Amino acid sequence: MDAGRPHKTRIRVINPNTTEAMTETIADAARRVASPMTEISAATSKSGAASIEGHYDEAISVIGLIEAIRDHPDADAYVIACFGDPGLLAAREFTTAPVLGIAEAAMHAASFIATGFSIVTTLERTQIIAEHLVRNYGMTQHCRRVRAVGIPVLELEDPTSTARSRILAECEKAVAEDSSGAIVLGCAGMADLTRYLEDQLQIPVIDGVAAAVKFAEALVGLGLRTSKRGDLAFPLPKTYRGITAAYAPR
Ligand code: 2AL
Repeated sequence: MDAGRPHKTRIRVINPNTTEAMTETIADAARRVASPMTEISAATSKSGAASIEGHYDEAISVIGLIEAIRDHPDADAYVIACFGDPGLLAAREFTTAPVLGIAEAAMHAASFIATGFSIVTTLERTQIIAEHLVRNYGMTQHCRRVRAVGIPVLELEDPTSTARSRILAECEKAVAEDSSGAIVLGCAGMADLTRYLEDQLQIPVIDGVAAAVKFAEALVGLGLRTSKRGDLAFPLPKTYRGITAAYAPR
């Protein structure tokens, strides 16, 4: 065992929405790829929206996300398991452990194995948010198109839904029309579809939960921590008022 790391690598995978069933899908995807020397702890946010499908849902979700990090400060790395990567930079300010967002992780993974990828996400509004992320992450050279299937996030948890075949149909369009070599799944609730879609499409399909867990293992293995120089330094101590008082940096 590595003398510098006498314990298993502890990765805390946080579902920033409040739907437990989705956390189970996420935890299964994380554990499927985690090394035997990694311990995955999966958390459901204690506050916020049942699903995150817009800027407002995202903004409100950040308090629950920070709480899930604050209450488990001894994780070696954190994964934000929502494709909007809500609160990613805030979380990186809050801790020295590496924090991975599934959208950023999935896009980087895709860029390693294909010169162009398509993102297939849930609703038109999350498509637009994913387009912002593509630009923010410097991925415009790699992302050929972001597509929406028109399925609300929570429908992915409904076993009677036809979501699976509609997502496959959109991925088939991406392969035919975008000249993409890989598909990035644009929602954590799609994490259980990777193998099915790969079998059907015969191209790589990337779930960001799995990608983020493997990148987190790599960063921890390299002994890398979030930089505290510049804008990711700890938040400055000051008074916060109202319902945010308990989150005031000390
Ligand atoms: C998501 C996701 O991954 N979880 C959630 O609640 N909303 N993202 C999305 N693009 O639909």
